[in-house]
Amino acid sequence: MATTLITGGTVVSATGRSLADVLVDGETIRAVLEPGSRLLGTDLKQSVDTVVDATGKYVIPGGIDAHTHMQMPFGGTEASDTFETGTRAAAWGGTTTIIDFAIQKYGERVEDGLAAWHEKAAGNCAVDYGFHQIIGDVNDESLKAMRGLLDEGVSSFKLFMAYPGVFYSDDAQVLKAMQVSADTGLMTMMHAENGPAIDVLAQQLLAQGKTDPYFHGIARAWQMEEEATHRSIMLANLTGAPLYVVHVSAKQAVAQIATARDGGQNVFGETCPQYLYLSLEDQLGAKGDQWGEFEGAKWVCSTPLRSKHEHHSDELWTALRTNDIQMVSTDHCPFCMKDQKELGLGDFSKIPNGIGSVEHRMDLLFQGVVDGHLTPERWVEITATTPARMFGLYGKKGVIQPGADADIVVYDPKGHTSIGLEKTHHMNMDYSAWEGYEIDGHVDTVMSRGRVIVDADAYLGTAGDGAYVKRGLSQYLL
Ligand code: DUC
Ligand code: ZN
Ligand code: ZN
Repeated sequence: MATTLITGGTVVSATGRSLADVLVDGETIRAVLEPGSRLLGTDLKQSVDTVVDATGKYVIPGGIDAHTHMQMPFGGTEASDTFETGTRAAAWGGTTTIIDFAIQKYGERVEDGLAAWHEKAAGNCAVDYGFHQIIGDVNDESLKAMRGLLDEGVSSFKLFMAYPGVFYSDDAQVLKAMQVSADTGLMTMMHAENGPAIDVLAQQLLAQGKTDPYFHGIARAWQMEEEATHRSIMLANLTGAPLYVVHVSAKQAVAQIATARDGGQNVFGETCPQYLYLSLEDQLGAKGDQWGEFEGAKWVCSTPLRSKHEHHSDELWTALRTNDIQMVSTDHCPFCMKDQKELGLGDFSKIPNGIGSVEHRMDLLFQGVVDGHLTPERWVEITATTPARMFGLYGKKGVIQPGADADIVVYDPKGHTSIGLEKTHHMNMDYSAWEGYEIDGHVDTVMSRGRVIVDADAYLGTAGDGAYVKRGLSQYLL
């Protein structure tokens, strides 16, 4: 098996940082050593197959993006990244594991939904991948099938309080699924927005001629998010289910989660880069490209971007620092403007919901370190270590320690990354939601299970390098 020594760098973990060399043997980390250490009398630099010089750089566990939707059928079309293109883009950005969502559609068996997602991903991925299970039809059969998920390495399922007629679960269904969650330890992941009320607001806005993308965010008002977050917390409280609220964007929803946690409840929150950096006002008005007023469709996602005048982003950065919110995923769900987003020309409710960010999460969050919102340790914690602990991957992933998979990123804190379609863009989209963002850092080298797949701005991997990872129960269960 090939051996690699990553030498001279600062190993950053969730709990500290130190100068150390990392010895990789085959697919795993063999040792974390004092810089320049000899092992059994040999100079490691001379005896390993490859030396990676990380002098002046951070050596961190590969990122884990616990919320992606590769080739997801949605909004009358399909998310534009395949497992191949999306995981390759992830690798470019220092993410070495994704957890995607297998879908049980209405009327379908859970087992068949999961099998279909295995078929899409197998042999195509650049990095390792796991699955959560979307339960789009809570009924006696699916409730029974959920009890078999853990054997398949799926330790979490997602319900939607939004999207009536698509993935929506009513309160009775949420209650029943949460009872299974409490019983089995499967993590309940919740899309917390009041879908039926949002749909009424959307139809009223459209009837008033308010059809532009901006009104997507008006219809999906923060009250819709706060209310559903509160309701899901109450149902979790009643049933004893562990609850993970996905893509939190409203500061009022953060407050609901914080209150529940302060009360001792096992509730967690995830936010995404778009809610930390972008605002509803970004969707207003033409920015000079061919799409005019419709350009705002680029940032239509749910939960929506929030008004900058209400300071949601500030609260989210604070919540990340204080652990009221525990981690950052992308909700990567890319659609091109041409033929996809444009399905909603003249009717914002028909714009496929989603933003593509899987490539940029590590960089965008590192900018949070540069800007003084986070320490380097917290950056590692919210992008790799907590995702691993939350979703049953820790030890194998999310940490640099002997025995762990050698998923390692050498990150240059003095490097630079210019984000944009013509610059760094490997996602299968015809625009970048992050056009023009400048990052004071750079992903130099990415190693996935011991193999260097990105180095010096070159991709060295192949489709099929990534394998399915079976996950265990969350470490945060009581
Ligand atoms: N939100 C999105 O923006 N896209 C996919 C599904 C979702 O809940
Ligand atoms: Zn969602
Ligand atoms: Zn999602």
